[in-house]
Amino acid sequence: PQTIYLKDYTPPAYLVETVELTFRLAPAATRVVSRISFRPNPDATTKDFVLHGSDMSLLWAKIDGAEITPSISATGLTCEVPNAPFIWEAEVEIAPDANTALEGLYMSNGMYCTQCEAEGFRRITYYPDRPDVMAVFTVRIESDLPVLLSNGNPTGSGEGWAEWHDPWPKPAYLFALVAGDLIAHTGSFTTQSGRDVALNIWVREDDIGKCAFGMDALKKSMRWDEEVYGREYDLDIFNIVAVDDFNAGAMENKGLNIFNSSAVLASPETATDSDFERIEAIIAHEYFHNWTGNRITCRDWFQLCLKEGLTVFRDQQFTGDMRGHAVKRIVDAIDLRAFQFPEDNGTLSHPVRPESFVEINNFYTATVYEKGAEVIGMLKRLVGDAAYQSALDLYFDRHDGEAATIEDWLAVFEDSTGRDLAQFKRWYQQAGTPRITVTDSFVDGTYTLHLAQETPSTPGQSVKHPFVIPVAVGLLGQNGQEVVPTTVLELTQAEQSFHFEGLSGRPLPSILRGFSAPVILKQSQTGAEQAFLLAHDTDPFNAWEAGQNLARAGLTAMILDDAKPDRAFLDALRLAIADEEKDPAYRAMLLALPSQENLAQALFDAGHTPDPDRIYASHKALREAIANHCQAILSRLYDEHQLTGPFSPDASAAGKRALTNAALRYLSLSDGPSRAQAQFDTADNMTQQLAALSALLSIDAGRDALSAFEAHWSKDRLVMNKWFALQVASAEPENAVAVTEALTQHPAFNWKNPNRFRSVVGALPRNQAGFHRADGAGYRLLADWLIRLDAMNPMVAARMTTAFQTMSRWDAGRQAHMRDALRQIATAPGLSRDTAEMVDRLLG
Ligand code: HT7
Ligand code: ZN
Repeated sequence: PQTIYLKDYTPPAYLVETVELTFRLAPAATRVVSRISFRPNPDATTKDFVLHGSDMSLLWAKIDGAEITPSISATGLTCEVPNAPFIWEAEVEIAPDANTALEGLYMSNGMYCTQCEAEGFRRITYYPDRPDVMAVFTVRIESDLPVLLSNGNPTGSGEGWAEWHDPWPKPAYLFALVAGDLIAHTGSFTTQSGRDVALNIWVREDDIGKCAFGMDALKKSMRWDEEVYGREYDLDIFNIVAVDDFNAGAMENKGLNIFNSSAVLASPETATDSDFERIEAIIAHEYFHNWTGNRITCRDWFQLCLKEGLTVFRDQQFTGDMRGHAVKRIVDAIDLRAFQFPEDNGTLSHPVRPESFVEINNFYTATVYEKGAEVIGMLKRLVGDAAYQSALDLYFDRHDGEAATIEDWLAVFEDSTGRDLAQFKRWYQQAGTPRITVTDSFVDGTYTLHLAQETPSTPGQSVKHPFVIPVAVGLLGQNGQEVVPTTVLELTQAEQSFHFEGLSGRPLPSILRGFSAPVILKQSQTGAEQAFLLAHDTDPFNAWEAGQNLARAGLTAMILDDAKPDRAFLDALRLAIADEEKDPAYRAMLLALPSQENLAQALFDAGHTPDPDRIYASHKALREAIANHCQAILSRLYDEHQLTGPFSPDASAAGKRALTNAALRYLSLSDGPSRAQAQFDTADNMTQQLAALSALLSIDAGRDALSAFEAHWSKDRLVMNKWFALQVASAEPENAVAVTEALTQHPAFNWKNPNRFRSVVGALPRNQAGFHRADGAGYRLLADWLIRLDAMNPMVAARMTTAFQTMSRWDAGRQAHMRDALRQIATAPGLSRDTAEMVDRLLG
């Protein structure tokens, strides 16, 4: 397979002014007629005319009205063209009902839909399918289905046809078409300049009651982007469509966002608070792409973080504004550590802007998205809020309508702030998670912090140069008062000292406040210092972090040395959760222990070989100890934060439910199943019902509830996904493989539906001790399923191979089993390019 390199970028040989497409839809034989106006690109370095195209048959092609016979390969076609503007016309035939990869035009439950990012448009018609070719699209759809949608504004419709025109030039990856028997939940929005925009969420009839929350989230997103970034919507209509078979969360096609139904449909009875929050964030994310991605797009796929990092950063800001910044920052740090750190510290490690790829779908990663967002957060921290805003204004002014690069992005900041960002650019170029080691001293009223940074080598990058790292620091005095408020230190050297003068006593530092950079901090703190910070740090992130560090230290001693649960941690936690000044959502975060994955990562980083069974057992033992130690306060919290009245998904109510449900889980350990059973029996919303079921399963008392849940929800596919996933997640390590296997035999297990596959087979790797069974059965089960899935849906199969990315962390026996499983996948006949690339990188 061919590797594509950033350094080889050349401009397109031909540019496109307009594209006219006519679709005659039929499941097995859709006809697509294209009429495309090309002109030679004055900046081109070649005159070769190459159109991408695959999985289609060309019926005829013409240039300026004269029939031609192009030379066709499996990936595209070439032909002679005039050295002047010309019109290309062609008709192709494609088979949406045979498209199981869910890229291009495909069918889901009788409805036609498209997914063109990154390179799906080339499965629809022959075209220069690259993001730096931007054109104005006009689309005619012919079909008997009642709802026919495409990008832009509707320009006409009649019996069996509809036409759409999108005035904004766009790359082909933003093209979309939907045709189906759908109905709309409607709304409207008046923009800041007074234009009325029609809003629709299109769904199957049964789902119409699950759209109100999404509509509200869309309106909030539209208002927020006007108020915070000055960005107004630019079409007369904004359509969202819910689709059951979808490879990812959602897609930002211009004016026609297509959503995985799990990322838009919600009602109190069927969606949990996490679902509501996720849906609000994804709707915002896709909407925000209208400016960061669509109006300003990427020159090439290496620049993916330009749109994704920035749009994730924007959706994180939005969620913080809607729901509270302290908890949001903690959640984002937990996720970064859970998903991006393992990637950055394993064989899949790559820079935020990768320099080569075989299959671009394999680079829609936590590094590009979430670390990409962290990099923008650091930039904002370094230049300040006002300068960030001016830079963004300049970015939108300067690059609107363009396909831009990371160089363009950084130049905007350099030009608007006068700051040299050459060193900062390393964040885009060097892979790996930097470690910052802290030492300190206190002499004659001067406190000195000494910071040393080091980034481990990563595949293809053995030498790392120092990053510029914003390290937010505050100093606390003996009584917990802040003697130096938060200051952002700029660490630019491999080692650097920072001095704080005029102090009356040795302070306690609170370092990396707000998780000011995506790094691993290595500092030696005593348990007493961690408990002090948990109680007194004015920075809510670092107070939480101190609690986690204290818990992790105790757990490490339990795992490695058979220690008893740490009494100091139990006391400090009990004190912290009793603090009525702290809001309930935050206290729920305090009650969550570092995950088993997080412990494995920390042990490995400290030079140990983690044992998943010991991690599991210690985690369980500490949870039992917390339950017993904090029983009284947990029981009070559970009672006092119960909600009455109608369900609200807002942050305040969700925070109370998060706290009572965290308490319920512990109380089930100390007091048995009665509370959870009562909550399960009386719950009027999914958050309460699922939390109760989960608490029951965690003490092996959930068999009846599980059956009742299934009987009640068997017709609701999104709720049933939860039922499947919860069983895999809560299985005892020795049963997890058997439970997963049994669920794959369940009549409702449809492995061709990505959501269902992810909720069963994809749930196994998240059960750490179950997946990493010493005999390798977990690895074999996953490998068998991924081989089967790969032939159907390479994108989803390739993504799930990441379960093997932590291979080097485990003992020799497990590593050997993992390697065998990967080799088994690698040698499967007909393996896709997607999965082959992943397995190759995983095997190192
Ligand atoms: N920009 C989109 C990324 C995407 C995608 C979505 C659905 C199916 C396949 C996909 N490949 C890439 C989604 C986003 O980041 O908003
Ligand atoms: Zn995105």
